Amino acid sequence: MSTEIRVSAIETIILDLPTIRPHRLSMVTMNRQSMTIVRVRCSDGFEGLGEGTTIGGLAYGPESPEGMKLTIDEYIAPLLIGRDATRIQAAMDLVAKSVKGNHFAKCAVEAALLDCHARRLGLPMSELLGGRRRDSLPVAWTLASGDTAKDIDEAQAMLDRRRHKDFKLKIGVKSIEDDIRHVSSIRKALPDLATIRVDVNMAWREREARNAIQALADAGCVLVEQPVQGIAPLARLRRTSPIAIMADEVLVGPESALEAATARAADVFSIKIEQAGGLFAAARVIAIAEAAGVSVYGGTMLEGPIGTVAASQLMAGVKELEWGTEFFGPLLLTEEILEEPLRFENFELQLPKGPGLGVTLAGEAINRFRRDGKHASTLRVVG
Ligand code: MUC
Ligand code: MG
Repeated sequence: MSTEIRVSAIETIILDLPTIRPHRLSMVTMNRQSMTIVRVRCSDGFEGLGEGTTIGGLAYGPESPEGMKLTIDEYIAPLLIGRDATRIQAAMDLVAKSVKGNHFAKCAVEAALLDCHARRLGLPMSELLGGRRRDSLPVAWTLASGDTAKDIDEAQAMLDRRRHKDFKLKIGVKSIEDDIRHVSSIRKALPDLATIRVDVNMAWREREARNAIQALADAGCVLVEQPVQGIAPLARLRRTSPIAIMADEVLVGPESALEAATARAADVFSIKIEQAGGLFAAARVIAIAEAAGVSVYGGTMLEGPIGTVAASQLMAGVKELEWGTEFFGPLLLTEEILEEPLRFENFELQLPKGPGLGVTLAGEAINRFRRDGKHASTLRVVG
């Protein structure tokens, strides 16, 4: 590839979109989702998009939408403008030298560079990440309305539409007894086709978690995600757990994945491209999981369509995807921001086949939801 092709501009905008209902996690209840959209423009006219999104401001992860924008505008963009746009790993090495941490912001920029380069090459982004093994991904849905009856209705509607059959229940806000009742009622109300998993988001202490996990198993739950904080407690729980343990929050890149795999802390790793520090870092987390005999699951930070498709381009190449993904983030939003909506059908997300991410932002929707109120007619991608 010619070294004449340079990064010429990097723009960021924050979009605020309402959610279809309050989404209740153990640390925060979300009523809207904010995403930092990155657009990279290159000297050959090609452009690419990335997304930095977290949950509930700073309630879940260490970066906020505003912080990501500042990091990219003030620190990352100046490093990359004028650099070779075709050498993405080298570009991100340069960023890593001067910018510590900031995994979410780095992921958004790396995804935009990959989208741009893949468009230039006329290939789906997955082809720069090892190639596809599949064109669609199973997608679980999260039940998190905070109300058992509402959750049952919601799950039943998803099953009727054949949109989702695997359900992740967010627990950890109420008492363990209430949570177990909630899980048990939902399990009993749904047909066998449905699977029930839970995510505690680290809300339990180890001692209470041990009994709770047994009760979850008795209630028909098949997997518990990050019941407690830390790799060592997770590993101790896993040793006696009758159901699968999934690691999420403890996985913040390849080094932590190696530590978790060595400690045998989990049966399943939730792969989140942002938490890992980007698509290449997430690919290394996947490699560590595979080498250790740990299953791989496509996790989400409830990204909108850009981040969701970026993660999908990576997960399309994973060999075994026994637990599927939870790439439903765009469905939690009331508004469509793509020109052509993503297709969720037959319990799966159909991956776009076009070059790069294979999706285009709808200019009108962007104008409506951008926080700064500016006109965004230029946020369109060629190629
Ligand atoms: C998490 O902890 O996994 C994923 C689905 C959802 O509802 O919340 C996220 C975060
Ligand atoms: Mg989780």
